[in-house]
Amino acid sequence: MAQSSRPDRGAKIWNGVIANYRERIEITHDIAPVTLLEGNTPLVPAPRLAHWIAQEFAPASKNADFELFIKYEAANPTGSFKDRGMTTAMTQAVADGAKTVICASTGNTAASAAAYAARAGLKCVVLVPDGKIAAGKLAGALSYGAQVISIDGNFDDGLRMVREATEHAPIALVNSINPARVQGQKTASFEIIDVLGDAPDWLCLPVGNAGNITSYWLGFKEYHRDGLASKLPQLLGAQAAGSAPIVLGHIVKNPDTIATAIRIGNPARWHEASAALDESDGHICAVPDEAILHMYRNIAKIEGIFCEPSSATGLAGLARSLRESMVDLHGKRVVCVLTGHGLKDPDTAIKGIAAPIMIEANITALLKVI
Ligand code: AN7
Repeated sequence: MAQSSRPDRGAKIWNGVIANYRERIEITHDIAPVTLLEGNTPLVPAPRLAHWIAQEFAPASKNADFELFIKYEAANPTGSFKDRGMTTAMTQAVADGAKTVICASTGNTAASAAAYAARAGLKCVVLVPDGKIAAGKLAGALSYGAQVISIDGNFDDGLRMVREATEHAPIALVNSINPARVQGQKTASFEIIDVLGDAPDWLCLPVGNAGNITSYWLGFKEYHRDGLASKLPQLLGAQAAGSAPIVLGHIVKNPDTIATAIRIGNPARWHEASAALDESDGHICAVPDEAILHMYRNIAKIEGIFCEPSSATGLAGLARSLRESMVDLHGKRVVCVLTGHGLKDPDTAIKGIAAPIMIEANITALLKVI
């Protein structure tokens, strides 16, 4: 017989990161949040991938028996972690009376800003490097109705231009140099601790403009300060080898990598990222494109988790650090952030992989090939 009341299945109603962490988010709270109910992303255990990394990169090592979780930020509304910071930046922009927002972007920020601006009824202008933005990101930014401007330059040029634009016109800048962005993005650390009950030993992620590593570190420190975590994680950052200013210690004038999301030669939060790496006793390394692609393919094949190449850079960095004995992961709990969805970049996904085989439309032909 049907029950008259719904059984409690333990599910909590989720109203987005501002509603859930309101008291910890330093923005103006006197208007309703501009939200697409971002956040609350899966923290997926990945034992098969951890085992493969140990076998492939450190077969003889005793330091490779670690526990791995994937923070799957691709599950956000526009397919990347950027939505966490965009709900806060856009809410603050509306509270400040802005009518137009602007950003430079390698793609994901553009799509996210466009979506949240649409939600808020604001005009959105995005500057992207010509030809160096993945198809799914361009599709998003255009579909959400942003004015998309392709520049004959890279992300660093675009960021310089939008910074200058906001000095000449009443436009709100929603790049991660905007402090409201960090306030939203730090909630990913809260979610990890809320699920695991404590901070992990290592937090591993790709680094581009360095807003995310700055935000994670802030979030972990806040929970730790308030007694909600007994420890702080060590941070492991990874940059693409052709675009590795923090690793090299100097600006890269012409950054180049297949991981276009992190094709950034002069990170805006460079200083904060270095401080976070130091304070956490962390490590940052550079990973060549082939190693990024190798990890990208294997995450999908081994765990059924599809991320974009830039996102795989974090795990590729972890694997490399393990191989070079830069980290000891023996008995450690590692969380790796997969920052954006694999479907963002269908061209890279399809290139270099076996194409579907073509058969006649009958059972004999099918049985012959399977
Ligand atoms: C999938 O969208 O900078 O170190 O303009 O899209 O916080 O910059 C994207 C960055 C990692 C690096 N993974 O994060 C942009 C942009 C993905 C990204 C990063 C980005 P940050």
